[in-house]
Amino acid sequence: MTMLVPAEPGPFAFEPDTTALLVIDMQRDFLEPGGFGAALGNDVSLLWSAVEPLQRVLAATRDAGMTVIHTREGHRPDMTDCPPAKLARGGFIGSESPNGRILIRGEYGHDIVDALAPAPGEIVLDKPGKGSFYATDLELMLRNRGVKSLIVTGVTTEVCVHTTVREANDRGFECLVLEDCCGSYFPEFHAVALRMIAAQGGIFGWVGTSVDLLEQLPVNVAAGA
Ligand code: TIU
Repeated sequence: MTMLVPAEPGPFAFEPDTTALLVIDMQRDFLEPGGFGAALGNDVSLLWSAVEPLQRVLAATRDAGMTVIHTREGHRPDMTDCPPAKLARGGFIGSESPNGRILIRGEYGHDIVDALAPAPGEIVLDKPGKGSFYATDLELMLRNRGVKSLIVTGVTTEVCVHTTVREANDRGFECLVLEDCCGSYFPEFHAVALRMIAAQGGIFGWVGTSVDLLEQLPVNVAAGA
């Protein structure tokens, strides 16, 4: 069944069977004190506005039986997958923090915040870059499942969300970005990044809200309600 969500630059049409929810990098290292975001001098509390709307979207997409994919930015403990150029400008990667080594896989801070913990069976995708397609098997998994559209959420709007939407758009996936389910340390970057996606007739995709999505998504389909 085709769903139509009010969005910019026009309604976003999708079928739940061929759509995946992408939850990008809702990790302690970005959202909690002592991690990567905080080490870069950012106010991490700014990202928490996305959590409650995302909980509602997660519940609805789970009920609808949609594919849910959580991503995590980070590196191997030996950091062989961390480009020196990235390390030089984010020199805290691999450093010790109260939540373990910053942005290192397997550490407490690298994992997703408790409020958005992946459910059993959901895909958790580790990525070394800002984009979710770079050096990962995301495209392969999406194609194998027949996914054509992505509902994109997470942090930060202008960095990992934007990079991922650009990568997805070039690969032919149609992206709806939920503005209230994304967050940035820089409110002005958040606003402009969203405008850039929907401008020029939707040059990278569509921008909508969780409220408008949730009005369209069937609730409790799996439960028969
Ligand atoms: N996940 C993601 O956006 N990584 C970043 O480094 N974001 C910043 O805004 N720094």
